[in-house]
Amino acid sequence: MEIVRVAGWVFEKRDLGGIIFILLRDSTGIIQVTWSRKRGDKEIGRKMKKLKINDVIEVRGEVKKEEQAPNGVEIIPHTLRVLNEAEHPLPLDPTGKIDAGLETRLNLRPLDLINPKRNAIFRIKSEVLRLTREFLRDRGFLEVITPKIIATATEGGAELFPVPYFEVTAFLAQSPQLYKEELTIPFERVFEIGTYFRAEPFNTNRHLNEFVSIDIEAAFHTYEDVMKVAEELIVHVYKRLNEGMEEELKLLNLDLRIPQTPFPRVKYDEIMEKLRGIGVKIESGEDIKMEHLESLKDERTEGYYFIIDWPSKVKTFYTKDKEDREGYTNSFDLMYRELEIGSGGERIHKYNDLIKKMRKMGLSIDNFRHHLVFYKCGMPPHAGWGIGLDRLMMSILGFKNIRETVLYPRDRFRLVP
Ligand code: AMO
Repeated sequence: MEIVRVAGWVFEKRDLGGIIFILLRDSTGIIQVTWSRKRGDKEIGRKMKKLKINDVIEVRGEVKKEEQAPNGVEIIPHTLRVLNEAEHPLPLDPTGKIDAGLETRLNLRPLDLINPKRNAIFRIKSEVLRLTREFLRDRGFLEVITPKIIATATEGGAELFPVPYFEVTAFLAQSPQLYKEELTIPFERVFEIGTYFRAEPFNTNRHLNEFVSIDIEAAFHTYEDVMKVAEELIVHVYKRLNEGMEEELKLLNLDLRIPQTPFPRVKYDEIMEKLRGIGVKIESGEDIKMEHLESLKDERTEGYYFIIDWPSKVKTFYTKDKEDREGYTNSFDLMYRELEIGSGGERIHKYNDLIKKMRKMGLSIDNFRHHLVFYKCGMPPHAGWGIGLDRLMMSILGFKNIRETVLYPRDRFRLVP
């Protein structure tokens, strides 16, 4: 006879009078606890009768084979202790049998995450993080952590959150851009997985005010080289999820098809031409909007693909211009259907070129002097990208709303919990 001790939460209770079944949940799964009047201790029976969903209990007992139980075994309790009681009814049904709207679910997130399907999303996300680290380290990238309280904008001034910082005003970082570029001097290849903040006031299904980005930067890489790193990373993640996360994927009814490489590279100009061809009024030099891409019928844009060679006007100051085409850059957006999940490119690495570009864009050279000094101290040619982790999860799991892939999303109207 094997005696075990398990502690966990009441997931379900079935009281048939002479026999009581409890499904006990812990982080590894669910096990049935069975008490019967015939053989069971009366006191345990009384306790079991009173149990409610999510009461925290500890059971000691013997394990028996039982074909009808969820995983083929059940525990016959010898002792049962109630470690904490839960209120009844709970504000959210953790089994998911009674449906609740997204707002309610997010307000009660830990209860929502008991639901096996929702739980699976974050197990997969954790695995995506592990696989990303594994892949990038194997490629010679060093993991770094850069400051999140900063003094200047990197991705355009309008989206910064100010924070009082003693005598001055500082800002929350929008990206690790300048640091990761500088760190190519000592390390050549770096990556960071960090949380960033953007004060974008609009409330959409793909924007949050706090999001996680996977960033890389690599010396002596072209934009084509770093696009390869991105597509190989995505293929690695898909392959390994299929091998290690079958159960979670099954819960979410997902059959992951490994994307084919190379991902299509579609030129910005070509997309513009196509859009004009279907009657979209859009000027060269404008950003391409999601709505535009939705109406584009092109088999190359049905999965992951890159939109390459963007005009300088819509890209940030550090992006390198094409040598053979004025006004255009060696840059890309990584797309999944109409959703942008990443962007990157080659960077300017020569001091004079960078100053010229910054002046042209009306940026203050003085604000960036701590950064600019390195362009005179051996800045190598380099390239990199940032991929939004939460958006990457949307593409893998097929969610239309970014909030489904973030534990506690922060948006225009959501600051708690
Ligand atoms: P970019 O501004 O395009 O590039 O951001 C990179 C990726 O980060 C994600 N992202 C967001 N996700 C959710 N909510 C937001 N508000 C949000 N903003 C951005 C997107 C986006 O594609 N420094 C460059 C990257 C580089 O060139 O290396 C940058 O920040 O998935």
